[in-house]
Amino acid sequence: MLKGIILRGYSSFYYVLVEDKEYECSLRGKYRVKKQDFLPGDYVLISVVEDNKGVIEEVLPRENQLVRPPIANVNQAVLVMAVKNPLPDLQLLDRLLVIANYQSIIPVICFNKIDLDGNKGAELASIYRKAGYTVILTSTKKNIGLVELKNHLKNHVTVFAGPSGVGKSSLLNLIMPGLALKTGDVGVKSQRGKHTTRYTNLIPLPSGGLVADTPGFSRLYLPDMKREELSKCFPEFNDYAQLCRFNTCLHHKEPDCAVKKALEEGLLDSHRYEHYLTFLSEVIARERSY
Ligand SMILES: Nc1nc2c(ncn2[C@@H]2O[C@H](COP(=O)(O)OP(=O)(O)OP(=O)(O)O)[C@@H](O)[C@H]2O)c(=O)[nH]1
Ligand SMILES: [Mg+2]
Ligand SMILES: [Zn+2]
Repeated sequence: MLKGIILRGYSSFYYVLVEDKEYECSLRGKYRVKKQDFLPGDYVLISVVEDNKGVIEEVLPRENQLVRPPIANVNQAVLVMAVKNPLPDLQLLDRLLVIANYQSIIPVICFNKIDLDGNKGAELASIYRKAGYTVILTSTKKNIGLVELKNHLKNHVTVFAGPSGVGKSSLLNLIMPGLALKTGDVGVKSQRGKHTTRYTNLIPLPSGGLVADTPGFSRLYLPDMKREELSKCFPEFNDYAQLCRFNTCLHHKEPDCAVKKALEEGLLDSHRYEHYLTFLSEVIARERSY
């Protein structure tokens, strides 16, 4: 049997990449009966039936699974925001960063369209680099940052995420010129069709690695987590959090909170902290509804 990764699925067929070759695979009866979901990104064992046809014999356990887009075993997310047109939604960015951290996915922040406002790009990069993140500044119009972005994609399974219109598909088209139409098509369909998210597509890169383009979105739920876990998803809080009076400190109304002290001294970004408080109330509200 051969080990491969599911790139995409259509009704009862799955397209599985084994090294450089794609196989059109059907499912063994036991899986059809169980109605088990298979996602792009699932690692599977297949037996070959004909030259390019196979049968999925077994699905290997998932490392993680995203809801939006539905995809398994992603280990990196490029979170794209434009500096302008549309203006960056930093609460959404911080939300995506929490989700990535919670799912053990490496985040790479990409501020695109810096041709429209270079100063804004530099300002945002400074905030998020200080918080400990990798930030890439890009422009598809002026060909800035694309090599750097491409280097990050090697040997990873990466999902591109962010609001509509920020340039996710444009970036991918420039990174893999040969596949331009394919990615463009996916984007167009995703915006219109109701069922497109079921058909999320992983695209193999010539340099090794796989990427998924996704339709834009603006609302996302946080994962179910305990309230104490949230601040761990804000890496820049961690050094201070150890100095809080209470080790259960939520950095909200507790006395002698080192995170709030750092905030008052201007050592932490006030918008990130505000978003933390917003998320904290969401997490607490959901804890009650368990
Ligand atoms: N000025 C400028 N415009 C850009 C840049 N990158 C993309 N655009 C434009 O932004 C618009 C949206 O780009 P898309 O690549 O379709 O955006 P997307 O994030 O894929 O959007 P959805 O598929 O709706 O989620 C297009 O008109 C692009 O030409 C850039 O670096 N600078
Ligand atoms: Mg797109
Ligand atoms: Zn505290």
